[in-house]
Amino acid sequence: MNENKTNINWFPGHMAKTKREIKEKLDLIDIVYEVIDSRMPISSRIIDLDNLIKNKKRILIFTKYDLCDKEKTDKIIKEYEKNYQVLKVNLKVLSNQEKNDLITKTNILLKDINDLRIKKGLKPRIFRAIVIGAPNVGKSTLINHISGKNGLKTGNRAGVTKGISWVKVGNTIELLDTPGLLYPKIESKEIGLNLASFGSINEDILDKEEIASYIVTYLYNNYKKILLERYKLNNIETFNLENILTKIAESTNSYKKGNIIDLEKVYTIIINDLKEGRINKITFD
Ligand SMILES: Nc1nc2c(ncn2[C@@H]2O[C@H](COP(=O)(O)OP(=O)(O)OP(=O)(O)O)[C@@H](O)[C@H]2O)c(=O)[nH]1
Ligand SMILES: [Mg+2]
Repeated sequence: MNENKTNINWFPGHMAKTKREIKEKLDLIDIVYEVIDSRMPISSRIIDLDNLIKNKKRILIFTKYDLCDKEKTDKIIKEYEKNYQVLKVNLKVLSNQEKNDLITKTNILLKDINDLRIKKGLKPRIFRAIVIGAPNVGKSTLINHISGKNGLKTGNRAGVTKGISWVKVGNTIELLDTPGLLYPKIESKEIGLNLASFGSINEDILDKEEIASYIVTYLYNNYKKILLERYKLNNIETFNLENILTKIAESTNSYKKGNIIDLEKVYTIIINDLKEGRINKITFD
């Protein structure tokens, strides 16, 4: 493995700008919907978010719950539930029930705001929310779902911040129609590899061989049956990466001219199978 690549302090140039923009938006916001990939419930969290949003109210939304190892992910989520409101969702088939849960949880968490207003003789006001999360965790899909496909734009709010537009969620919530994109801190090689495995960091941060090798090794050690079934492999008694990759090449017919194994193709197949959920019921944290 290439130590240099994984140990770099990966911080894209535009991140400072993004953080500044999110900070500006946060001034307008009552609640943050923090989106986390259920298949990496630790690695895909934005650790810095605590600093950025301070004690703003927050709901953790675990997307791609349909694709994760529920037993493993639930154990981790149980810990989060000690401190946060949590929602587990499959955004492919997000139901009204889940959407209503989000609205209800939001209204409960923010009840104080309107209680106070009413006490002061003011009218209750609408709550404002933002979706924040790492790349590829499902932020846009979530916004589309909860705002409804043709979600009514409530328009730019003159006098607040120009260029920010909101969509309605139910009767009590307005949601920023653009999510806050932040990058998780890559504090260890493992976190970097998990993020790369599920498409949350670019392949140019880690190379394909490294990612695919990690995936195969992880699956062999933790989800052997899933690995064998996906690539129609007979049982493998002892772990040998090269041997497994060769067998996957056979079963996926990955050859170059002259019947030479096309490892690049094998790597791509493995990475895409994971990223696109054809290999599922797995959690890498
Ligand atoms: N199976 C499944 N797929 C999901 C779920 N949520 C999102 N996806 C898929 O994950 C992919 C990424 O979703 P996006 O909504 O584009 O993610 P994003 O966070 O907006 O990504 P960026 O804008 O690139 O940072 C899409 O192919 C979605 O269809 C889910 O709960 N289950
Ligand atoms: Mg998006």
